[in-house]
Amino acid sequence: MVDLRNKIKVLKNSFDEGLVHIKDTKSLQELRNSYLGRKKGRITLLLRELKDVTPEEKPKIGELINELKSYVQKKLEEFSHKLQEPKSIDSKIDLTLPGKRKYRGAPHPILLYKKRIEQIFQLMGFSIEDGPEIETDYYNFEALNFPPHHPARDDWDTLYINDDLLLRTHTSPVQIRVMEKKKPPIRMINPGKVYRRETPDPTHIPMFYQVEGLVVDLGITFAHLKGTLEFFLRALYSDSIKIRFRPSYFPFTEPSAEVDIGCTVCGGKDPNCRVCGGTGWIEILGAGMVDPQVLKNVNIDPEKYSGFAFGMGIDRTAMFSFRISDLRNFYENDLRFMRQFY
Ligand code: 2NL
Repeated sequence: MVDLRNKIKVLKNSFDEGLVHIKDTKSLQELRNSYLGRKKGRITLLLRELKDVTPEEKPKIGELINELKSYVQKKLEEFSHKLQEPKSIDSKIDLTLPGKRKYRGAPHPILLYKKRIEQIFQLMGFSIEDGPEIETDYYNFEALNFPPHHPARDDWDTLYINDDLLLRTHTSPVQIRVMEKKKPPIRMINPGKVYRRETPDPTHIPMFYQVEGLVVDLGITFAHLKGTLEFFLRALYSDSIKIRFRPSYFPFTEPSAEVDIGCTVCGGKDPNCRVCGGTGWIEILGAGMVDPQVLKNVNIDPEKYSGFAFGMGIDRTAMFSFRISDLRNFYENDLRFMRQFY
């Protein structure tokens, strides 16, 4: 019976050898037939030889053959699964495909716009200043000549932290702080975040960007204001842009003006234009000669010095420039939106 035990071993080895050569379902089926086939399968034939084994040996040899049979079935099953699985990663790499481009991030459009504004004023010798976003009532209102019951002080506009501290509603406090420290000549702009109690809609959000500018020196006149702002707007938009000054009012300037540019979208030709409302003009800046009282508040003699100041919303202006109809797009961080400006 040693002979039969030996046959079992030999059969197992040759089956293992056969497994190595399986490459498709056809070769797998052939291997299955040659071992488990009902008539000529090598294991089937082996089981037939069991009748010649002595009764004492029969159970043991039978067990060995059955073990081999289960082994063969298990292996064939495994290989059949393997053939159905997708091919391994290695064989799936297609070297002819273009590579995946890495997205490197991009500057935020508001930041991009702020930089452009800064560069234009730097050309004219302005410094760029910064200051706190949490301010006192004095720097945000009083020093700027706001009457005690001015509507901008109202709870509806200002986000108060306590009776005296608030989130600045404009960037003007920075100019007050600079004028307190530095004496004229002063030529500065101060871009930054400002806060108002607003319910978000397409043109209002509670946090937005402003840039203000200030020039204080001997003999500064409205002509300097006009020339500076015209240079700025032509540099920011185009040399051919239309510009107009309209009389206006601010508590901290006298006289005051509002500055409009000709509509960049319809050029004044569309009576239903969504950007200019059919007027042909877009309001872009507020400006004026610094009120003598404001200069007094920071110990600058208004008899000797004069100055002009201006302010504009960066988000608002960027909206016109990029022709965006909803301010909130700037703050939603939707990459499909952001990537357009890069
Ligand atoms: C606007 C108008 C303006 C100023 C801001 C200013 C600052 C000081 C003194 C005088 Cl310290 N004026 N700033 C002046 C006129 C207009 O802003 O529409 N801003 C968005």
